[in-house]
Amino acid sequence: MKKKILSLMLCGMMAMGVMAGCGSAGKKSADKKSGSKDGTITVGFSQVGAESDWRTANTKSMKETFSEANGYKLIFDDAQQKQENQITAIRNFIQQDVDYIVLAPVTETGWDTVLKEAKDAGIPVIIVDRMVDVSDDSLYTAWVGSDFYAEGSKACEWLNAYATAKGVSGKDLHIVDIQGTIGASAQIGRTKGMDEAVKAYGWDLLEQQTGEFTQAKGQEVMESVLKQHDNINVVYCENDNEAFGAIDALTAAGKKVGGDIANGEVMVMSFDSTNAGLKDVLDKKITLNTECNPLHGPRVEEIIKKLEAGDKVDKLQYVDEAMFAVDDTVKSVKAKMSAGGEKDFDITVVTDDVISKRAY
Ligand code: GZL
Repeated sequence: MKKKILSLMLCGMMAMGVMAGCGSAGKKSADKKSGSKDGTITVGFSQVGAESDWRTANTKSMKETFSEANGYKLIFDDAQQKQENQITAIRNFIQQDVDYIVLAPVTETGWDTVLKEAKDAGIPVIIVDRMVDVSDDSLYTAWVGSDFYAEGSKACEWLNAYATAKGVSGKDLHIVDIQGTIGASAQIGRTKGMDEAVKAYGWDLLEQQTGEFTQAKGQEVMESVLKQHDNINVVYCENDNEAFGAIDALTAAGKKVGGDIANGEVMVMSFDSTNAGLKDVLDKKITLNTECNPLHGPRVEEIIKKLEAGDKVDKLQYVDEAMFAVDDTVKSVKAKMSAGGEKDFDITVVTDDVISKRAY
C-alpha cells in the first residue's frame, strides 16, 4: 500500500514540475528503491523446499541475513519442491505488497505469468540459485547462483584425468548418472557436463535417472540400477544427498565403495560439498565432491542494498566454487564455463583441517 501512496505523491509533485520520471499511477519500475516508513525492508522468499543438506544451508543463510536485527521482515515460504506452491507464494507476496521478491525456482520454465504480475505490481524480483527460462529477462532484476555447466565440466574433466592416471581407459568406465530434479538448472548443467564427456572420452553411460536431489530417491535409483547392471564402476550423483543414498545401496549390495576402480571398487562422485559430503570424502566413500556454494544470503542482500541506493546491479552473478578430492592424483582441471571459454580449477585434498574451516 505504501508504494501506491508514494507513487501518487511523486506524480503529484511531478505535476507541480518538481520531479520527473514517475511511472504510471500505483506502479514503480521494478528496479527502484523501496522500503517502509520505519526503514524496514520486507522480503518475500519462495524457497524450493528442504530436500537436501544444501537447501538447509541455503535457507539458513537467507534467514540469518534477512533478520529483524538487520532491518528486514522476511516472509519465508517452503514450496516442498512444487512449482505451483511457489507461484501461490509469489502471488501472496504481491498481495502483501512486499518490497522485494526472492525466488529460488524449482525448475527453469513456467514463470513468465507470475513474474509479469510481480513486475506490474512494481516489485523487484531477484532469482537465487537455479535460473529461470523466461521470454523477457526484464521479468527479473538480477540472478545470483552457480555455474552448473562448469560444475559438470569440472567433475568430468577430473574423472577423465583420474582414470587416465590410474590406467583405466574411457571405454572401461561404466557410469550411472543419478540426476537431480529434472528441469532444474543444477540438473541441466551437471548432466550436460556428463553427456559431453561421454561423447568426448568414449565412456560407457549405463543409466541416467533422476534421484530428485534426495537421499531416499538416490538410494532407490541405485538399488534398481544394481539389479540391471553388474559392471557399474562410477556413480555420478548430482548432489550429496543422492550420494548418501547411493552409498547405502552399494554397501548393502556388497560393493566396495572407493576410488580404486582398477581393482573392483565403485567410485562415487558428488556435488554440493556440504559438511556431511566432505566427511564422506575424508572417509573415502565419495572420491570427488564438486562444490556448489549455498551461502546466498549476503549476496542477495548486496543486490538489495544496491537497489535501495539506486545503483545498477549485474544481471547475472556467478559465485566462485572449489573442488574436493580424496587425494592429489589430479591436481587441477581445465573446465568449460557457461559464459564460454575455459578456466583452471585446483583440487583441494580433504583433511580434518579443511573441513573445520568450511562455512557450511
Ligand atoms: C544447486 C541446488 C541443488 C543442490 C541440491 O544450486 O539447486 O538443489 O545441488 C539442492 O542439493 O537440492
